[in-house]
Amino acid sequence: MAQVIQWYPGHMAKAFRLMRENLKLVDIVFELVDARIPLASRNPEVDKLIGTKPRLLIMTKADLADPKATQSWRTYFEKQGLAVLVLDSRAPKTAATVTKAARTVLADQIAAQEERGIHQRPIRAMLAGVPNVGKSTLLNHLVTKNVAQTANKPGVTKKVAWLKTPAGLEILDSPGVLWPKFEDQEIGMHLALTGAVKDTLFAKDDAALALLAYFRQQQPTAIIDRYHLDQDAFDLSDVELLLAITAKLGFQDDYDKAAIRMLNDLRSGKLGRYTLDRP
Ligand SMILES: Nc1nc2c(ncn2[C@@H]2O[C@H](COP(=O)(O)OP(=O)(O)OP(=O)(O)O)[C@@H](O)[C@H]2O)c(=O)[nH]1
Ligand SMILES: [Mg+2]
Repeated sequence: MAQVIQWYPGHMAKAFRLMRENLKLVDIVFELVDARIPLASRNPEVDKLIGTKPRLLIMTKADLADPKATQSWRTYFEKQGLAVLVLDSRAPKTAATVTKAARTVLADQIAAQEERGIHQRPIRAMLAGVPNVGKSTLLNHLVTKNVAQTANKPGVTKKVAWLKTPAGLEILDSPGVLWPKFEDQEIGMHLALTGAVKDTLFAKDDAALALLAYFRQQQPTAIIDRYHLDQDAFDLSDVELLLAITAKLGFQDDYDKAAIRMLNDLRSGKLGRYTLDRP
């Protein structure tokens, strides 16, 4: 039986409480979701917390996602009345794009303030999203220097902090938060595959099999090309295929090693652009 994936350490529960306390101080929440898993990376607790507060939904890591699927997701969210931005958080000029979008979402509020004679009050924003989605990376762009620690592993930011940006935002960086129980294990697996769950918390072979099942459905040639397999390789079962890839990679029968390699290939885009969640 596959291991159940769950990750809700104390620092996340604490971060969530701090977000709740700080919510009343902010004008807008930037809700970050991973464009490869726009469904699995939307934290239902964060969604509830934001409630009717103005929000900007930012789809990050769009450079790794399937552009067509990203477009479908954007439409899907916009139909729900959400303001949506699609980004590579590492790209230059994200600061201007995000600031402009925030001002658009808050246009009525800003106009009302102007009428009362309040000009150019900084916009206070809170960043929210699952671990590793790119919150600190985006924040560093917004403040135009590297103040927030980033790394390609989940759980890097452990404290909340306010920072000012040159374009007149005041932003609260917050640690990535998951929730106590995933509704189904597909959510957990999608978070694991994309790197939002600590790697020690799930079995690599389970993840590799889920990866193969996805590529069997969506883009088998990406796997065939990357691992130099025969054209009919997908006649094999997922388990047999994992063993075939293990052999091809020269790991003999150490399929965990092959699984780790495949996960890294997936995350770094070496298997092409992919979107695990479909609208
Ligand atoms: N390809 C790609 N990589 C990104 C993008 N945004 C962030 N990254 C990378 O993803 C990794 C995680 O970024 P962070 O900014 O630390 O993520 P975080 O959301 O602050 O993570 P926690 O603090 O752990 O919650 C880093 O290696 C970033 O360089 C993006 O849009 N595209
Ligand atoms: Mg961070």
